[in-house]
Amino acid sequence: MMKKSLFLILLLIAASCTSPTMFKLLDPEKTGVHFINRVTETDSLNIMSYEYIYNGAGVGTGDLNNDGLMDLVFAGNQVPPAVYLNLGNFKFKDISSNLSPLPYKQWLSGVAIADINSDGWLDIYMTSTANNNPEKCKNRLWINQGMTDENGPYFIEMAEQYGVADTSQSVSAAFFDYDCDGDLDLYILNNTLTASSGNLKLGTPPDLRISSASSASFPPMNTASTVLEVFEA
Ligand SMILES: [Ca+2]
Ligand SMILES: [Ca+2]
Ligand SMILES: [Ca+2]
Repeated sequence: MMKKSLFLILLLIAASCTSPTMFKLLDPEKTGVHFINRVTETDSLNIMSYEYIYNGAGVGTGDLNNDGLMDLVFAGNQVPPAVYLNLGNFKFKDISSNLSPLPYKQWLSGVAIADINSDGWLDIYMTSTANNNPEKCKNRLWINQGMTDENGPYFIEMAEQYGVADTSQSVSAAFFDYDCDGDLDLYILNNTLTASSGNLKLGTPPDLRISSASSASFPPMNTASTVLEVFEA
């Protein structure tokens, strides 16, 4: 009896292993998406010196060239960010060189995609962390310049001009209309560089910025504590 039950269990396991799945893993050789967020440890940078080293980076999707197909954007911790245009039939084209370069390497942690200036072209915002130097922790905003040629849209980094070059240790960000005035606002989730409690109350308070579609400037909104309460409840 025992043997029979064991046989049935093994049969069920074998059957479940061969069941068709909802999602099929595609080969990067076929899709053209070769981005790898490769993290390289050293004697000075490792899981012991920086506990968030394997928190990963972000990915975003959006139709960057308005052709009806969703495109891909990847943040990289130690590798440069990447943008892939969707060519259809699960084929993608690497247009990462269309992002204007940064002055130095940055540990990018998250991606948020939104049409920040309401010009009909999606823009790319990336959060940054893992550096004691605030200059190298600036969050970055690439404004979509539209389709300039057959190589796809070009993006110019303008976080300073838009007032969203936040220098906190940022984990990720999201755009939404917080005050229901019709303009997109920006919520940035922050952490600390070295805290080990994992408790948001001990970390840098999450920051909130408010945007205006009619203005190139996003003055900080002084109600961050209100938003923080929601997270501490
Ligand atoms: Ca597209
Ligand atoms: Ca835009
Ligand atoms: Ca708003």
